[in-house]
Amino acid sequence: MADLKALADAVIKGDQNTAVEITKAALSEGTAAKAVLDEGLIAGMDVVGARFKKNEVYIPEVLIAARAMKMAMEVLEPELVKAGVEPIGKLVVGTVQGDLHDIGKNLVAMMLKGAGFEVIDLGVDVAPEKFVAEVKASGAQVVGMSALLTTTMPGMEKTIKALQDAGVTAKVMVGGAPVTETFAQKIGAQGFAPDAASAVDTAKSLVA
Ligand code: B1M
Repeated sequence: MADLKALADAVIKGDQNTAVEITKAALSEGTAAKAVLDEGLIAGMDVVGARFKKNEVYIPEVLIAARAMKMAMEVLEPELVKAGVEPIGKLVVGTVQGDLHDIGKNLVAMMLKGAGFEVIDLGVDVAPEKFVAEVKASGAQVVGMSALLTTTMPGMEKTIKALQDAGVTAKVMVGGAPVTETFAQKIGAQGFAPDAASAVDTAKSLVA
């Protein structure tokens, strides 16, 4: 019987070869794809997220863990589709217009995927109209915006206004180094997260 605890450990250590091997072994033994995802991959990323929050691990460890998870997900994804396993929610994420910083946004997207969300990543320099169009097309429940420059933070408010004007009811969460909870409330965002691990908690609360 494949050891899903060992799979979680492989993700935590960022050991992509072991993560892929155990995933393949589990599937060939007939372990349900959902169990491999929940008890192996997501369980591992949950630990990484909690350690990141407590400053017990740093960005490189998170990126390495996320890469191991991504490699294993490539094996697992077709089986999840076959089994009809639904993501726990759908988000559109992007860095706001005029802003090219994407390291933090990418980390947030990886942690969200690691937690079982479907993430549509629009990249950087995303205009309000693009957020609106993609949310409408995808039916995402949450829009996640990142900004690293004080000069691009107003792009978040503009995007919220554009979403409202277009009648889009998706919830909005924001983050990025200069963004605060007070700012998030002021512009009408429903969620704020100071880091990638907290972004998962915020996204879960917004789709609950
Ligand atoms: Co720029 N840059 N940069 N930069 N850059 C900063 C942000 C700056 C603070 C540096 C400084 O002056 N000390 C400063 C901003 C000042 C300000 O506005 N207050 C600055 C500036 C001024 C600029 C330029 C204007 C410089 C110039 O050209 N004169 C220029 C702007 C370009 C543009 O965007 N139009 C510029 C360019 C660049 C590079 C291209 C060289 C590069 C970006 C490369 C890339 O991202 N692909 C870059 C970098 C790397 C930085 C610093 C050094 C690092 C940013 C980073 O990646 N941090 C940064 C200084 C610093 O922070 N030490 C700086 C690591 C990352 C993991 O953290 O993004 O905060 P962060 O993400 C965190 C959280 O904030 C949160 O979770 C993440 C993980 O925990 N989070 C979210 C992020 N998004 C979230 C979304 C959420 C929830 C949480 O929900 C959706």
